Amino acid sequence: MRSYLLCLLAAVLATLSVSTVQAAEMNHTMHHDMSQPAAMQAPVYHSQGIIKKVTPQAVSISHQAIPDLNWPPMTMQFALPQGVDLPELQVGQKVDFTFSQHERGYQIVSLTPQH
Ligand SMILES: [Cu+2]
Repeated sequence: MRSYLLCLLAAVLATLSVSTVQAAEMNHTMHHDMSQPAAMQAPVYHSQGIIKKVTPQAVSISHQAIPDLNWPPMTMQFALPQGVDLPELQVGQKVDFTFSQHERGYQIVSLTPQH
């Protein structure tokens, strides 16, 4: 009878220590998530293309294939980040650019004119 109780106690202690480890790991993960803004976790893709249209909010680019996204070459619109200084954009300009997925479509991260 006594050994049965000891056994039970050991099992309870083992369960307790496992859940303590899990809690510690969870805190560790949360700490990592909080130290990094969500925007920085979105993958950034790189491509090159030719500017087809420019508005204050967006730019249309006829871009090359993007293997990372399984995209063929196409012309599409990218949102321009607000409050970020980008070089003056002109239709017909060749650009090297990076972008990431945003709440509503894709947004330019950086854009460099090519010569
Ligand atoms: Cu595209």
